Amino acid sequence: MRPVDEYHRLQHPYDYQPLGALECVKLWAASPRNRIDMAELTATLKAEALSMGFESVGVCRALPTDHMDFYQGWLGRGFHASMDYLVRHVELKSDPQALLPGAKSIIAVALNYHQENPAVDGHPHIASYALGWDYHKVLRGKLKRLAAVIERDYPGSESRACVDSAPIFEREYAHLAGLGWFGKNTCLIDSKRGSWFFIGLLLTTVEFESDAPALGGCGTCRACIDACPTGAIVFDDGRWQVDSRSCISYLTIEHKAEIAPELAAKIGSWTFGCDVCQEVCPFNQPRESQPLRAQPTIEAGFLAKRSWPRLEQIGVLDEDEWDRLTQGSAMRRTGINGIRRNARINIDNQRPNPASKSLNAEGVLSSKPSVEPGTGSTLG
Ligand code: B12
Ligand code: SF4
Ligand code: SF4
Repeated sequence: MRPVDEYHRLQHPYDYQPLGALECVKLWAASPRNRIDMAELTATLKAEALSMGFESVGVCRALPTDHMDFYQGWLGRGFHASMDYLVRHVELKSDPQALLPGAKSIIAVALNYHQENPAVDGHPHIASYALGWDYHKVLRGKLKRLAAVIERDYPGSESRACVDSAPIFEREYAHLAGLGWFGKNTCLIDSKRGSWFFIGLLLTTVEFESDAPALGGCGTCRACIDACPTGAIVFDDGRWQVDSRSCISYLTIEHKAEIAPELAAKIGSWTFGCDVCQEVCPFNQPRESQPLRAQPTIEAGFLAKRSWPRLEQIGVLDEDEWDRLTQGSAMRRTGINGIRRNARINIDNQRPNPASKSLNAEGVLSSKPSVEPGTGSTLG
């Protein structure tokens, strides 16, 4: 008699029947000994991930998303603005199996990027996440090392690292894996640590023990909604969501055309990205009882800040200088014309007298037009 049949016979002495292959596998997976093995193996994997510098790590099953309808609604309202890639990959986004056939588990990791980042007059104000080395590279490097560990311990297994650019709902799976819950600003918040963290996912064909989804909520707080300079956090379809069309992060990074004057005026000092809805969040404030909140990152790559010239000089940056300044930086995404446009807006917004504001700022910044000849109204 096979051990699994023997186990089953002992559990069910009165109705014992030999089992089919599928039942055998199910029973094996459910057996107490196997659960302990899986728990041990998962704990070992998590320890490995933490030793690579991730602040937290969790596991969930590689199941299809439950929120496709919500996502379609978000797209339907045009909240993705000009980010067409979010529409193009909609099919792939519904099921992680499209990214890695046979995927069983998703390992979600968080990497802290927080550092002090006050606005300084006359200088570019860059969102904290983009101050140092490109997070895609930093996270992907670590996830690849974690994948190598799994592939060494489980020969023949496959894995796929996803950081931002793969068509998968990173926040959703990170939430399921216990890393945090959705704040009204839509960022994933870890009650102990706050929200200053990147998310990385590693899909794997190995099954690890899943964690419970993270629990938490904003309660009656609405600090981010009130503080958002452009009112981009809106309530629709029963949830708070971000309308990218007015989000400063979108406008300064992804938007390629000129920015409407009424929105440009609200961009304030932000030259690349925006941190306001996280800066005001109570979960990101240091507190004696929560020592992990708002801790500065220890990731050397993120602390390696670049030294940017003053806004006036950014307005006249040449290609070589732009290339040098943005080597290995996530800021490349906005393009040279985008950064010149943003710097011009920042300078306009610094002028005390609104009457003297000129959206073109000709003569203040550069003789170069903000819309390059031959590119129509498109920047980037
Ligand atoms: C497009 C995008 C943007 C857009 C749109 C933002 C948005 N809120 O959707 C713009 C350019 C505006 C943006 C800005 C920023 N982004 Co961004 N962005 C993305 C990207 C590439 C896709 C997000 C997306 O699909 N949005 C559409 C919405 C509808 O999807 P969603 O929020 O994930 O929600 C889905 C599910 O999670 C679920 N869901 C939504 N709400 C709820 C609520 C509950 C209760 C449940 C159960 C489920 C659920 O339903 C949705 C459909 O399935 C992700 C990376 C990725 N591949 O996921 C990074 C990502 C979300 N961005 C990130 C960051 C850091 C930022 C900025 C802070 C950068 C900055 N400083 O400028 C800002 C924050 C602005 C903000 N308040 O969101 C991080 C967020 C980390 C975190 N802790 O949450 C991500 C995960 C990148 C990463 N790898 O770390 N971003
Ligand atoms: S990133 Fe800035 S503009 Fe976008 S939702 Fe947050 S506070 Fe508003
Ligand atoms: S600021 Fe308040 S409402 Fe906004 S995400 Fe944080 S706790 Fe939630």
